[in-house]
Amino acid sequence: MSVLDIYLLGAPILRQETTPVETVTDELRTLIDDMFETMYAAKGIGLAAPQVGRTERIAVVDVDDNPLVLVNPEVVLSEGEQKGEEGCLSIPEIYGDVVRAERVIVRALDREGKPFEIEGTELLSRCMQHEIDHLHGKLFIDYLGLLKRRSALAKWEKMRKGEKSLTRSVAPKEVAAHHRRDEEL
Ligand code: K1U
Ligand code: ZN
Repeated sequence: MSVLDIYLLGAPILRQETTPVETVTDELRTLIDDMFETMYAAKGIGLAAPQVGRTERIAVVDVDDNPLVLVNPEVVLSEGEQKGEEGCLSIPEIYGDVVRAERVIVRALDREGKPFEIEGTELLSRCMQHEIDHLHGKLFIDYLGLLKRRSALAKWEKMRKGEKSLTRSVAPKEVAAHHRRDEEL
């Protein structure tokens, strides 16, 4: 498995619509494994394919030790409202409050291509909505009011001054010895 580079705000791929997956192939399962590896290394709770430079409609999520693969996810029910702080692995160190649905039901395919539905509330609901937005070229900063958005972008520009690369690399996560598979020891 590999830790992939993460694309940053300003990279055109983060604003593109993704392409629905027709068949979950072995090549896509490898991408899914690499996305989990990258998400854990970056200490995230979710990651969408465009964040690693891919155009397939795929996201991974892990809230409360419950890893979820979302292929072609769509929100089929959404109710209530919650306001909470969000960050994004593609816009490190920038945070903002976003109003989202409190509860969603998401329909998707799993890593075997099998359809399923999952209900999410609180952080799981928020995270799935954030990842599905990524798959449609939308970022959490798009929800901020004009002033907050402006100040977030000004902070980002200041932090990025002189930096040309539109990706960042993440150090592989150190796996504790007791979590390593026997053959790796
Ligand atoms: O898609 C991404 O950029 C990942 C992002 C997802 C997300 C964060 C916060 C709310 C909703 C969705 C992250 O994982 S950023 C890391 C982070 O902010 C976080 C990490 C652990 C718990 C809570 C937030
Ligand atoms: Zn994000």
